[in-house]
Amino acid sequence: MSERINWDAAVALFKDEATEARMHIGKLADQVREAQHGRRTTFVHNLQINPSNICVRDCDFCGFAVLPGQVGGYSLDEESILQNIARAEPSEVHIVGGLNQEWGFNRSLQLIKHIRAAFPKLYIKAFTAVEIDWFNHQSKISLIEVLEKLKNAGLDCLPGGGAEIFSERIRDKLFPRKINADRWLEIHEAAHRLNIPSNATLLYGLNETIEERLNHLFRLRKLQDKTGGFVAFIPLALQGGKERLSPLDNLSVIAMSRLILDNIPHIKAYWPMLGLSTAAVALSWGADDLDGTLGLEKVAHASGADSPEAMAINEMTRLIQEAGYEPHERNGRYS
Ligand code: V47
Repeated sequence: MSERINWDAAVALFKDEATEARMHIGKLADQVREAQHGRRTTFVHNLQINPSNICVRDCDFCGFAVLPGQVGGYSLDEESILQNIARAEPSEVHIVGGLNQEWGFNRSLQLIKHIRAAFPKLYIKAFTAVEIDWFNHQSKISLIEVLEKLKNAGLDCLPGGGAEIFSERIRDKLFPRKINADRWLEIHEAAHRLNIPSNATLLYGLNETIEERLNHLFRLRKLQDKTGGFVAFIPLALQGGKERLSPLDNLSVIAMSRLILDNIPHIKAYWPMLGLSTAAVALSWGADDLDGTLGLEKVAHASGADSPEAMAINEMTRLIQEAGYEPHERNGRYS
């Protein structure tokens, strides 16, 4: 597959949900993966840190967040976050939390500064575009200043969360108070302009149409043509939803991502949401990275994911080898 897939060809290719058509798409995606990465499959020894699950938004699909004042809300203190990092000795941290008044911009900025001071070599991937937007409004300083201050404090990269699906139809129904697609893209573009790389996600399984999924991918591809700042794409399979996603449904989204996003280097099979077996098979449907060991993942598990909450490095290596690939432990910069 040497030519870039245009909109009409993509609709024709992905509309056909017959098993044979899906297997064909999987083979095409595997060829692209093989040409780009060979048998190499990467993972990172990382730690997810969720400073607080208290969130002023009330998104229908999210089992992680708790409204302020409701039971079950928590907020970690900085000391325990630093201790957790020291204990786990990760090479990357992934920090994401709810929109909590107690965790405003200044406190979040201090957290990054203190993590950087204590762990000079750690790769710090922190705060989704949704949180950056919240900091922007809450601190009353400009978007660019928010990003610059975070970068100067030691932030390396923005994670891809909070994109959900770029569809106003679905946003109106399920997450009307969250930032829209234009704003999510604006924030990532601003980060890229400041040389802050980022990731992108797609949340699927929300009864979206194939066109809505494709629109999401085409908009990401367009921004990437402009900035080149996206490093990895992570499709997120809805956890705890009414719609049942089969392994083939999940694999098809991995393949679609690999084929449409020809300008984003890495496609992650995010095992907490796919399950370990599907994540292993996804390596031959276009994915080349398994994200990480994760420590205690909370977002997927709060919504009922039945995968383990963490993986040891040797378990990760074995999973990749058993799938027929070469495991390589990477750092946040993919080296
Ligand atoms: O932002 C929330 C999504 C995201 C559910 O950038 C749900 O490297 C499925 O963004 N079912 C957090 N998804 C996870 C995320 C991520 C994961 C791994 C790597 C990276 C990266 C980013 O999970 C949230 C939201 O979009 N989410 N609830 C749910 N029930």
